[in-house]
Amino acid sequence: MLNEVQAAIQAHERFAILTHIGPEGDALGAQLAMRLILKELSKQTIVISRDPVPASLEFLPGATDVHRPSALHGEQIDLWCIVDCGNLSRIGDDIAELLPRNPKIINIDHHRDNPHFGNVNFVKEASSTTMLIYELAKFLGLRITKDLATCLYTGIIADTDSFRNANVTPEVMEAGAELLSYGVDPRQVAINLYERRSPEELRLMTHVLLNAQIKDGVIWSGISRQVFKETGTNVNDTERLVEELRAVDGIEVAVLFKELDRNEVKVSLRSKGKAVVNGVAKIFGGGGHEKAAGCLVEGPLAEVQDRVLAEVYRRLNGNKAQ
Ligand SMILES: [Mn+2]
Repeated sequence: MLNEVQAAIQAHERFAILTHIGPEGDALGAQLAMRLILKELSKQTIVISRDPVPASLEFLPGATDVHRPSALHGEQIDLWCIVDCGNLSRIGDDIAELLPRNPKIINIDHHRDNPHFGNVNFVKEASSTTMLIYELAKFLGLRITKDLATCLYTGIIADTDSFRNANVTPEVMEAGAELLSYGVDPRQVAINLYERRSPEELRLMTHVLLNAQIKDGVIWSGISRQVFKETGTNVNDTERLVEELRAVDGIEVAVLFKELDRNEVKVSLRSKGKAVVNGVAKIFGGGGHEKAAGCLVEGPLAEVQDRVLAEVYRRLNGNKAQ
């Protein structure tokens, strides 16, 4: 796999680096790490994201060099490097429309159900895509600079939830330790990822926690459009809220419902126990990992809550009635 990636990189000059819509630490960390690796190899790069860089990730080296899809107009791209996308559609329609008819793609990703949509695929189960890029950097024999280490470390922290998820292995801890030795400031990363809550987000969080309901190992809460309006927040301010729900003792599954539009609800699912939640997400057209998944469901908030929770309970308890 890695020699194919190396050969593809060597054979091309102009790279676009893409990731999924709504990028978080692993996605942007992976993109910006690839940017540094390709630059080190004297390649030309353009980093593209459908969505803007979240404020919490603006500290990443190269974050100001992330462009919107329109920047691709008139660019001659030889190779499309797509990172952290479990599926090609995850790059978003606006970017997909800009791809040439037969794009040459390197697909670097850690999602188990990735369908290998690239011409070259460096796809394997790992705690984060940045772990794969760390492996790639080593394979290529590159010097790991502080900037590269910061991008990689941030991705690892984001996708392991600070070394707390089930995906933490000795290799992950060893990578984290090594990356710190290149001068990464772990406190800077932690503050940016976890300690930049706005007063508005705090009010939203209060609402979510106050209105949480718990029954038979499942905790859930919902945010209506009205609440977004009252608190002056939007769906981008809901990151990590479902993890707060999951933090309650005795919980197997946590679900957060976010009403985006009159008939559109974004659902985030997290598992703490043995439950696997991406199966539930898949039924409603979404996906994700076993312990963290999501989907976008059509219908009014209350109805979506009922339908999704029924499926969660069905899987949790066999056919035991809700
Ligand atoms: Mn990831």
